Amino acid sequence: MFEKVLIANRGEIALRVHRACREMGIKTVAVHSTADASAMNVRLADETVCIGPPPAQGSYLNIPSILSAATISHADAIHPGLGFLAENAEFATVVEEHGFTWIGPSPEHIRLMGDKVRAKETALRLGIPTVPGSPEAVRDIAGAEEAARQVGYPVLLKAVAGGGGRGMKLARDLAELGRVLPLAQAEAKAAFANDAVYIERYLDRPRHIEVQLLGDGRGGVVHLGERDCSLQRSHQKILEETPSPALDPAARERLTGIAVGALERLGYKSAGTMEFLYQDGEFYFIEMNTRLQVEHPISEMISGVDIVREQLRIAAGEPLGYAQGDVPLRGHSIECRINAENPEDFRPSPGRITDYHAPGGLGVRVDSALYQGYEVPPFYDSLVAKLVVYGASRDECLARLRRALEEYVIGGIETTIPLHQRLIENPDFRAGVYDIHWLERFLAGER
Ligand code: MV4
Repeated sequence: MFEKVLIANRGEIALRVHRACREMGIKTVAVHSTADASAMNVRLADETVCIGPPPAQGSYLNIPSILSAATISHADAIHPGLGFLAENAEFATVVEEHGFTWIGPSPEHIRLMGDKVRAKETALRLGIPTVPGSPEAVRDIAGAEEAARQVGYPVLLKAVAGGGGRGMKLARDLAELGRVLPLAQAEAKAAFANDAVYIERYLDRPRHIEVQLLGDGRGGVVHLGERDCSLQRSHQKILEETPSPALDPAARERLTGIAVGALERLGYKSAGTMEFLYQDGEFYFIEMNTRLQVEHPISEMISGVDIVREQLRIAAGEPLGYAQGDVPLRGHSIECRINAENPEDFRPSPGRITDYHAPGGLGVRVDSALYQGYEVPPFYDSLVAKLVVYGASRDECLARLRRALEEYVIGGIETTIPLHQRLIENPDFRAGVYDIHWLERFLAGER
């Protein structure tokens, strides 16, 4: 096992990785920007290296700085956390070229899944159902029209280098396709430096359901069930739960079977997530994330598996050492993302934490780097805490979540806690009846 791991991230996820390392007897190196010098993960780390100024471009995305920090601290391995460089195949490559172990999937798998057309092509080859669409990028309007005619309107234009919904455009008919194709290409070029777009049949009211997977690259693959991530706004997830209230055991078996079979055939090594849209009883693969995800804790709660620990063990060359039957999934878990934002208009709310009291008790987990006196910097993602609750049933989980939200005190900044309190009282939410558009309608209806 590694002696020392450099954590190339910040905030709650850097703390999450630090915790797994310490429990395994591994020393940690925190790298941080000048804005994060007094962050909780930096205070707890065995060693710290300042890697640059507040804007991430100069620090958390600064590859030479991070590699220099790993060299001077004699780290054995680098964990990228999530966001920033976690899905940068070039970074994974240079980490290994410099003699450090990359705690993540192979650069080839990162690259493959980063290209959404190649990812879909691979999914088809592995027998995973995908949304009907153009088999490759469309070059021009003639190609787009031909593809759209074949899949049927309405269609969605997506960036080949995209993901997370940026640069998507809906076209209901031929005329609209002509108008939005150049817009989609221009947006793709601006956002991803690649103007290639592809076409898919538009699903109008799907749920977003993803499968958490672990592979050891030597034949061992398990899933930790699915997560329903349909409650989102502007492609930002707000609340996730597992199991999905929309799936019966047969549908779950089908979904996880598809995902595990595909991962085995890929020879995938590390933690990963396959994302699906689910509508009218059918699953459609959309993307695969080759990294740890924000919402990973709910899968840990129902499985008892420490996903970050497994990433570290797998990167160190250890086999999984257990099979699917050794990982029973029990109970229900929900994560509320607590952002430093106004709970009505979602404007960022950085600033000093004047009061802090986290909830506790049976079945309550808080992943957060907040503390009283901490100053939430304005430069980064507004996620400041994840409230993760477990219950034997969904009803028990909801009752515990209501109680935990009631206890949580974060003073000095605005947070999305009041939004979660309103959301969990809604009858549709309580019944588990929601799709990817539901939350935006709920918010519009509140105004
Ligand atoms: C879709 C879709 C409907 N039809 N593809 C958005 C993010 C990206 N991962 C894929 N996305 C979508 N792809 C087809 N063919 C609707 C979405 C979508 C969405 C998906 C998951 C979670 C939230 C979403 C919000 C809006 C649109």
